[in-house]
Amino acid sequence: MKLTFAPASPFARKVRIAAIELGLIDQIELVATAVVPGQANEEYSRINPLKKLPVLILDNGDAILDSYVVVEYLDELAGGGKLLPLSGPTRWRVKSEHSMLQGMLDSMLLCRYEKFARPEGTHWNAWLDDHWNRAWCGFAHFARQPTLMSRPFDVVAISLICALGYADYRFPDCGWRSAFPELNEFARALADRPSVKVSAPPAP
Ligand SMILES: N[C@@H](CCC(=O)N[C@@H](CS)C(=O)NCC(=O)O)C(=O)O
Repeated sequence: MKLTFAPASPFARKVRIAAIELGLIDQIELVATAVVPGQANEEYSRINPLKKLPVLILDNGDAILDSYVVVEYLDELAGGGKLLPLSGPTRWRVKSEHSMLQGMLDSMLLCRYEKFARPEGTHWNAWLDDHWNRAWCGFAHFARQPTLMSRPFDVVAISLICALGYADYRFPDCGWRSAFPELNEFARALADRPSVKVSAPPAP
C-alpha cells in the first residue's frame, strides 16, 4: 500500500499514527506529495479529484480517501474495533467527536490558506476570525470533557493530538496551552508516545 502525505499535514499525520498503533506501518510506503492551493496538479487529480491528501492506494490500485475512511480501513485490516468501536452508542459518539475534530482541522487549514496563500490585500478577516473561532470552540469542548485524560488512544485522541500539533506548528502564538491547561496536560502526557513523536511536524 502507498500513502500520499506531506510531513506538515495533520490529516496525513492522523493516518500515520493510526498505522503505527495498528502495527501496519511497515506495509505502507509513504509517498511525499505536494498539493498547493491555487495550483493544478493533474497527475494527482487523477488519483484524487479533490486534490487533497492523504490517500491510501491499495496494491490493486484502488484509492481510499479521506483520512477518517483510511483509518477505518486500516482498523478493519488490523482486526477491527481497535481505534473506533465496531458498534453501539460509543461508535456514534466517537464518529461524531471525530467529525468535530475534522471540522476544526478544516477550519484551521482554511485560516492558514487565508493568511498565507491568499494574495495580500484580499484577506477577509471576519471570515478568518469566524473559522478560527470554530476551532477554538472545538478545543474548549474537548478541554471540558471530564474523561479527557482517561480516554483510550482511539481515532478521537489521535485527531486531537494532530489538531493541537497543527496549532503549535502553524499558529505558535495562539496560546492554546495557557487557554486550555487540560489540553496541555493531555498533549504532554502523549508527547513521548512513539507514534506521536515520530510523526510530529517538522520544525517551522
Ligand atoms: N477531509 C480530508 C481533508 C484533507 C486535506 O484537507 N488535506 C490538505 C493537506 S493537510 C490538502 O490536501 N490540502 C490541499 C488543498 O486543499 O488544496 C481528509 O480528512 O483527508
